[in-house]
Amino acid sequence: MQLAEFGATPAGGVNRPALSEVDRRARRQFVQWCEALGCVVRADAIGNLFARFAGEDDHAPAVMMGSHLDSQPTGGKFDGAYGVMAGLEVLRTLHANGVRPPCPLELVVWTNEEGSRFAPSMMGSLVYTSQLPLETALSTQDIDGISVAAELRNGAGCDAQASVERPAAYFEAHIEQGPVLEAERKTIGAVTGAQGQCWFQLKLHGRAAHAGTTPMAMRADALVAASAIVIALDRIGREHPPGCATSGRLVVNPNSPNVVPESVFMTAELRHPDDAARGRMEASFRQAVNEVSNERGVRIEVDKVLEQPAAPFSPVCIRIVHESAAARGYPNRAIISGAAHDAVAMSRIVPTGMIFVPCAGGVSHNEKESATPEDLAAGCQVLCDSVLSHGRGVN
Ligand code: HGY
Ligand code: MN
Ligand code: MN
Repeated sequence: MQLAEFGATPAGGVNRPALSEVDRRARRQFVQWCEALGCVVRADAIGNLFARFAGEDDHAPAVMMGSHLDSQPTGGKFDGAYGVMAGLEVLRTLHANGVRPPCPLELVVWTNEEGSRFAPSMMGSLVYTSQLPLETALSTQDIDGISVAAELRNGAGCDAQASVERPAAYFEAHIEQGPVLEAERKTIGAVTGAQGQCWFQLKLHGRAAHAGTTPMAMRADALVAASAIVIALDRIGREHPPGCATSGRLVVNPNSPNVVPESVFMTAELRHPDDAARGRMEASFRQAVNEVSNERGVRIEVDKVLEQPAAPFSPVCIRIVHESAAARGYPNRAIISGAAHDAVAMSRIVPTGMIFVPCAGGVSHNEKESATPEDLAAGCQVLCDSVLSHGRGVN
């Protein structure tokens, strides 16, 4: 709740854009909380923060846990923040009880997981896992032309720089952001993996014209073309269940009531648990774009900015989460993630697991996002048991 004060919105959510001043302040608070436990905190070149908690065998590879602090513009208090605070609570509990974990623990805050201010999502973890070149990420600009590099020069919340070696395993606690656990009265979701996704940015080039003097047949209206693509995306999503297709951002130029829109910038994203099905969705999408372009006389540039195949998580980590939940008596089930997470990036390089807890009505990316203290505490307990049992070499 203290963290949610950083970027708090009147409707009870948070607006904490990646690497904004309010994100920087939240990051500095996180660093203080970790340093109070004796952690050494450092940032890597893309601003990921790593808080190291010493282990019994401090030369052993670390077990890593964490999530993200950046939020959607109308985000909730829990998306990302919960996973970071659950990790902090694990370290606080070990510290308060004088427990040294068998190996070092690294608590990480990933830069720009949401991809809302700077595309793509999972930027920090994709750079860390060498799936996105650092220079590409640093040069990415937001809608106002401010680059990631410029914001990092304003600070990442921690001055100590380091590149952190890959851990033995990675665990992330997160709210489910869907309705399944709550509907089935399950406290813990042992996440089996995440569906694949791809993101596109489109630039539609029409012709500005007078709204009163230009006959309909003579128009190249970029907004009408964009609208046809939005409807086509929705159709493609419905034609490929349980896949999803969304256009969340649309910027019209010159955005004047009596000018036929000259150009539009818009986003599109496709998701599906099966990569071949997502490939068919993409083919339909590109065909729809070509048809609209020809019909409307509007040139359309399509730039694919993210391609993430479906990501299965490690059977060992999945089993550790199930066993930790069962040992605590928490009702639990296996579950696939509809949302992407930094754990998707990490799963390409190290054994990875996620612990889901229910959220009210499955609502997320919404200021009304909420979860119960009991479920949040249970997820935190399972995170603690999971990182310790993996650290003890339970495989
Ligand atoms: O888009 C996602 O799935 C994540 O919430 N950033
Ligand atoms: Mn998240
Ligand atoms: Mn999110």
